Amino acid sequence: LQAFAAASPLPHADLAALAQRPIYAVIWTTTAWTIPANQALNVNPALPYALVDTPRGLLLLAEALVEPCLQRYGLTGQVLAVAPGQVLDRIRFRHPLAHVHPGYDRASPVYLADYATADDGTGIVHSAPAYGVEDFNSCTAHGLAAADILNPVQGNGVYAADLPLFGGQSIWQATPAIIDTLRAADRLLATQT
Ligand code: VAL
Repeated sequence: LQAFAAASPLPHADLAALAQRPIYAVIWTTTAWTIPANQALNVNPALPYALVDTPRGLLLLAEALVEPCLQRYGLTGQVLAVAPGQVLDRIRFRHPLAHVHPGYDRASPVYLADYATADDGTGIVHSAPAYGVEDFNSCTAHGLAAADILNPVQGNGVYAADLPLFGGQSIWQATPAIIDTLRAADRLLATQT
């Protein structure tokens, strides 16, 4: 919130109240089975991002995608502030399953990356460095050591037994379970097939 307020001033009274509320970075993925391996978020430094007050909380996403996304999520919302992705550099969000299982209670930092666009999704890329080339490149360029990259999927497409919540399940079995878990945790805005 401070990063946003510095770039896009908000009335002081609002700031104090807003500071009490969590901000949710909205991500979109075609591969829900990569969510347990999320280790970062990518935003484009030059693209404007909006902080939007909605009935589902304070959401962060690319300004250009606010209207289509709110429509898709069946939400109304008010844009409170807009700032370039640059101001989000290294800000740490919690993993979407952080409060479901302590095994996911870790930070996903924002890494700036030009490949994040406002063409589709939300303009914020869910980065799972074990499963995407851009994800790998941007995480390692920002200092994530290769040894720290999480790769819970074994060669046979089954999660390692020690993966919290989904260990031992194949990624295809686990996909609906991950979606259900996110929904139950109030961390899912929409699905599409
Ligand atoms: N970043 C990609 C996605 O969001 C994968 C490779 C994790 O779908």
